Amino acid sequence: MTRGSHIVSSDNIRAAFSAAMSAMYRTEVPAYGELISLVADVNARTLAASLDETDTLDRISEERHGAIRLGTEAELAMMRRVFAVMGMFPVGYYDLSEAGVPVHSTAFRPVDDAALKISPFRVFTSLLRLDLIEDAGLRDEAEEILAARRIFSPAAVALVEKAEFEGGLAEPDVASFISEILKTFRWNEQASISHERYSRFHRVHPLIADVVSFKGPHINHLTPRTLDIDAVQGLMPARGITPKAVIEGPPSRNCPILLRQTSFKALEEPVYFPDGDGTLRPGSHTARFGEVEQRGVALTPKGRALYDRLLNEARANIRPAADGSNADDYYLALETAFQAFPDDWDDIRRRGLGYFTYRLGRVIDGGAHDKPDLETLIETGAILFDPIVYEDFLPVSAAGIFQSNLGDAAAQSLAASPNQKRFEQALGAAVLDEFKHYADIEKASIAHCMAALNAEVVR
Ligand code: OOG
Ligand code: NI
Repeated sequence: MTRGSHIVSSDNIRAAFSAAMSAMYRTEVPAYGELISLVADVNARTLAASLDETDTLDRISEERHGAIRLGTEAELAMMRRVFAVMGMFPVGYYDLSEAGVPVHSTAFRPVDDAALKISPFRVFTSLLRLDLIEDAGLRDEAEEILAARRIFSPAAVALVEKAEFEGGLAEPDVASFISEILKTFRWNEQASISHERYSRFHRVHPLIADVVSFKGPHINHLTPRTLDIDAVQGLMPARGITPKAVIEGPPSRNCPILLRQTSFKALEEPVYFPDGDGTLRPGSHTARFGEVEQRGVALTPKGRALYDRLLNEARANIRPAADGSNADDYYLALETAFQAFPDDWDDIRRRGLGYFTYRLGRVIDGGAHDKPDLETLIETGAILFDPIVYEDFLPVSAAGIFQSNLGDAAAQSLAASPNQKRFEQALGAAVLDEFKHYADIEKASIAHCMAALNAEVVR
C-alpha cells in the first residue's frame, strides 16, 4: 500500500469538525440553537424574495466562524499546526489594543475558492497581550499560570504530528482527531484558579480573567451567515434573545460592503472555583454568546480607507451606548456619513473601491477589434463582473463584539501598539495579506478572460 493512499482531504476534515463544533455549542449554549433557527427562518424568507440562487439555503445558513482567545505564544504556534490539518491558514493581522482590548489576532480560514465552497468555517483567534498590562506582579502571576497549562491532549498532539509526517490523516484517525481537538474548545465549568485570583484578574481586565482562569480556550461564539441582518436583529427579542445594542460595521445598503455583525449578549454561567482547601466555590463568568453576520464585497485599500474614514466620522459624532439608548441616532449618523460611499456595483468597481471577478459574457462576433480594453469589453457585454465576497474581519467591529460581551470594563484605553512581527514570530509563520489575496483573485480572472478572448481573435 502506498503511503497517503487513504488520506482524507483537509476540506472534509474541516467540514466534519465544524459540524461537530456546532453540535457541541448548541448543547453548551442553548440560546445559540434558537439563534440558528431564527437565522434559518429569515434566510428562507429572504431567499424566496430575492431569487438569489447562487448559493443553496443550507450553504448560507451553515456556520461561518467561531472565536477563541489563547494565552501563550506556544499555544498559538500549536493551534496553527492544528488548523493546518483542517486546511485553515492564518489570514490578516488585527490589532485590537487600539480599541482597548489587550489582544492581537488573526483568522484561520480556508483560502481558495473551492475550499471555501466546501466549508467556509473560520476561527478568529486572539492572543492575550500581557505586555500591555501595567501591573508587573499580576502579569507574572498570569504568565506562570498559563505556562503550566496544557490545552491540547497528548493524543491531539500525536495526531497533528502524524498528519504533518504523512501529509494528512487517513479515515480511522480523522474521528479521533476531531474528538481530541474538540476537547480543547470545550467549556470547563471548573475554573483552574481560586475565586480570589479570578477576581483580581477580572478587575484589571475581564479578558485576562477569561483567558487565564480556565483549562482551555473555550469557543466563545459561533456565527452563522444571514441574508438580512436587520431582520435578525429585530426578531431576536421575540425569540427571547437579547441582542447587543447596535449592528457593527457599515449601514444597510443596496450593495453590501465588507461585513455587518451583531450578537446576543453573553450568558452569565455558573463556574466552580477551587479554593485551595479542596472545596469548590460557586461563582459565575460571562464569556459566551452567539453572533450573526452578513457579508458584502471585499474593499481595496482605497475603498477600505474610505470605509474607515466614514466610520470614524459617524463615530466621532456619536458612540453607540451599550444599553441601546442612542441606537437610532447612531444608525442615522452612520447612514449620513456613508452617503459618500457609492452604492452601485459599477460605480464601486470603476472607482477602484472594491474587488471583483470577471467572466466572459456575450460572444461578440466578427469585428476585429485589435486589443480592446477591459472597460470597452464590459460596456459591450463581452465581459461581466461579480463582487468578491469579503471573507475576513474588521478590527473596530471585533472590538465592539468583545466589548458588548465583556461589559463596559472592557473598553479601557490602551496604548495602540500593533506588533505583527512579534505575532508572526509566535505563530511560526507569516499571515497572508488579505488585500493582496483579493487583488490576485481579481487579476487572475481578468487574465483568464483576456486570454480566452485573444484566443478567439487569433482563430
Ligand atoms: C472575538 C471577537 C471578534 C468577530 O466576528 O469580529 C469576532 C472574541 O470575542 O474573542 O469574532
Ligand atoms: Ni465573531
